[in-house]
Amino acid sequence: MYCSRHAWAFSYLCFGCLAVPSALGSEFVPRCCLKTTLKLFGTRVANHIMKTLFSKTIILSFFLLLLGCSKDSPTTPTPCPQGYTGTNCSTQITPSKIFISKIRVDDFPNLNPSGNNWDIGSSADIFVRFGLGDGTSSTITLFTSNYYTDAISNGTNYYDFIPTTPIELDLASSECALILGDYDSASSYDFMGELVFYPYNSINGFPTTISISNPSIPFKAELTLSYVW
Ligand SMILES: [Ca+2]
Repeated sequence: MYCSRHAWAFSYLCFGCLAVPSALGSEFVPRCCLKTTLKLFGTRVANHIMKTLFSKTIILSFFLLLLGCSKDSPTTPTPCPQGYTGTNCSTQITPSKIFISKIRVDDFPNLNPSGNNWDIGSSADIFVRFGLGDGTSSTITLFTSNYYTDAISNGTNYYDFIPTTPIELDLASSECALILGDYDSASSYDFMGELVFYPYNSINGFPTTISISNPSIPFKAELTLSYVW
């Protein structure tokens, strides 16, 4: 109603605005029209606009409320991190393979059980042998390292033995044995110590290194592991 009554005035004023020299800038025209129109229609028009906006806002809010209350869309369950399963992804999946890429010897006896040097006049030429089994004669050797000449354990140093290709364990639950020896010749060595252990633990979170030791020997080693599922 207000629009039809004052439509001519609106058109006239806007036409006048359009006639303003363009030196005032391209934005002048719409601003001029808006200001002039508001002044002309005054509070009655403003009230009409406010009422219209208010009613549209109510309708829009109603539809938004309906959308918000609509049935939840099905959610896609978040996949567990690799190696885990269960409701809270807290159950470890037993790996199909474990690879051992490094054996680090941290501690070993500098003297033989008789209290003498492992070699006459020199310390041990240490090497490791890793096997699948409990250390008895049925143990299957998977890796025998080269040796370090005249090695000495001082409590802080270590010796790394790195297989050319990582040692592969096809059964994660396997029992394994690690032997430390003093190399003497291709056919003989002195047994220095042995650790029998399980490289896999179903609750330890797939560590990339595990430490195994027997302080009574003493013999301590650290294995670097990786897992395949
Ligand atoms: Ca030796």
